[in-house]
Formats: sequence, structure tokens, C-alpha cells
Amino acid sequence: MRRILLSAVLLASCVGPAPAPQGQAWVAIELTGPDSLLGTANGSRHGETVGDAGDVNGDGYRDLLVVAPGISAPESLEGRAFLHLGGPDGVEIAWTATMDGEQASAAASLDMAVAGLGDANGDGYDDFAVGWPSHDGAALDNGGIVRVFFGAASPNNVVDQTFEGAELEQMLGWAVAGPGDVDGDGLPDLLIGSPGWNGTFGDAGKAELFLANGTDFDAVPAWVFEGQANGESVGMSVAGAGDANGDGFADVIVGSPQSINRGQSWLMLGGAGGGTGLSVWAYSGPGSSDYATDLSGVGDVN
Ligand SMILES: [Ca+2]
Ligand SMILES: [Ca+2]
Ligand SMILES: [Ca+2]
Ligand SMILES: [Ca+2]
Repeated sequence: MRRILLSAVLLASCVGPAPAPQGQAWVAIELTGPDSLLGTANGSRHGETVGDAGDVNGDGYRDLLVVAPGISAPESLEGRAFLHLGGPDGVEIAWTATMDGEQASAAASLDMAVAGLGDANGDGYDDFAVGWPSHDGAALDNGGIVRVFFGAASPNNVVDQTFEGAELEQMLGWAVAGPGDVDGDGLPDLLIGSPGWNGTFGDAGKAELFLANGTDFDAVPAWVFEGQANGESVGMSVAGAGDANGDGFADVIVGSPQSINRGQSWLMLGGAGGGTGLSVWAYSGPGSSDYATDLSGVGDVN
């Protein structure tokens, strides 16, 4: 299978005088030079986050997700994710599907998150998730929401599964990731961060692992990793860690730049049932570093 390098480089949504920036996502496509995916409206912050969607339409080319958290389409500042299909000449400039917040200010202050998941429902098409942490549930300001979209030969924006925050200001979906197959059943699983969640401690935050079951994802997490201090905000970042210990189960890394005032990340090993969710390794950044603001897996380093 041919794979195109989706070296998606975020062009800074440059702060400057009016007019407000639209933002652009630049995609380096082989040697043909950059093509630009232009923002569609002033202030849309198009390209603030981009993600590798995997091969959503099953044609052998990887596809690209581009986020515009500031777009109003038409709900004010609802935020939108664009799916651009890859092909033999790179990524198509025209999008194939758009996923909207469907609620005024769903993405206004807290941005959005996107992640390719792999083929979670086993139909041969890769699936992806989009998070809107500012989404308001029933009487729950900023409870947050993650929507899962299954791939298809002709991808669409029909929501196939939804995870919603259960608390005020939980901010579920601040971070999402497809860590791979954490429980070894052959299906890739789903990680969701909720940095505003209150556990034993206020705003402790949590990260949850949801296992694929062949149809969609279990609604109940295999495990929950909770913050252990007020304001720790665990789950501001989540990522797959590859198979860090070489046992065949994908592993997981969870982080927070708020932890112990300088940021910290934790490694959880996969295993039967998704593993224990207990950290086997923790790393903290140097003083006041905001370490673990963002995380990403690196695959097999050596
Ligand atoms: Ca594709
Ligand atoms: Ca699928
Ligand atoms: Ca699995
Ligand atoms: Ca492992």
C-alpha cells in the first residue's frame, strides 16, 4: 500500500492587526510544493489543529483532518473539522466531509481535537474522532463531547457514536487519540481526556480508555486514570505510545502540563482487557515548563 507523507505543518494563526487571520493549513506533498487549504472565514483559525485520519475511504491513500475551531457554520463559533482525502497527487484541496459542532460556541474557547483511530468497527475503513470540549450538554456548560465517525467508500459526516461529559466543565474531548489495539483483540481502541473532571480532587482531570467491540466502542471505559491533586487537569494530552514494552499490546501515554506545576506524563501498558490503567512510568518536565501540553506516539524508536 502506498503511503503519502502527510507532513502537515501548521501555519501559525498569526496574531496581528485586522483583518483577523483566517489561518491556513499547509500540506507538504512529495516534491510538488505546498498546496494550501485556505480558511473559509475570517477568524476561523483554520488549521489550528490537524490530524492524520488514516485511510477513511479505503483507497490506499491516507486522509487528512483539518480543524477550524472559530468557524460559524451557521451556529456562532461552533467549530468544524474538514476531511480531505488523499490521492496519487497528494491531499485534495476540496474537502469531502465537514463535521460541525452543531451548537453555538461549541468550540469557542477550548479549541477542538481530532484523531485517526484505525478501523475500529472492522469494516475495512479507518475511523476517526472529533472532540469539542466546550460543548454544553443538558445544563452542563463545557461538559464536552466526542463524536466518532466511521469511514466508508464515500465518507460522510453522520455521527456513529457519541461520548458526552457528565459534569459541568468536564471538558471531555480536550484531547482524543487512537492508541492502537490496547487489549489485543485486533481492533484499535479510543482514548479520551477530560481535564476539567472533578474526582477526589477538584479539576483533577482524567483519561479514559474505551475498547472497540466489533460494532463500535464500549460505552463504559476499560479503565480511568485520574488526577491525584487539585487542578492537576490530567487528560489535557493523551496519545498512543506504540508498543513500549514489546509485548504485542499497544501502550498509552497520558499527560498534563498543570501537574506539579511543571507538567507530567504517565505510561500505562496495554494488556488483556486493556491493561490495568495503572501508571508504570512517570516523567515530569523541568521547572515551569508546561511539559506534556501535547503528546504523540513515536513508534519503534530503536
Ligand atoms: Ca483515503
Ligand atoms: Ca471502520
Ligand atoms: Ca482493541
Ligand atoms: Ca505493550
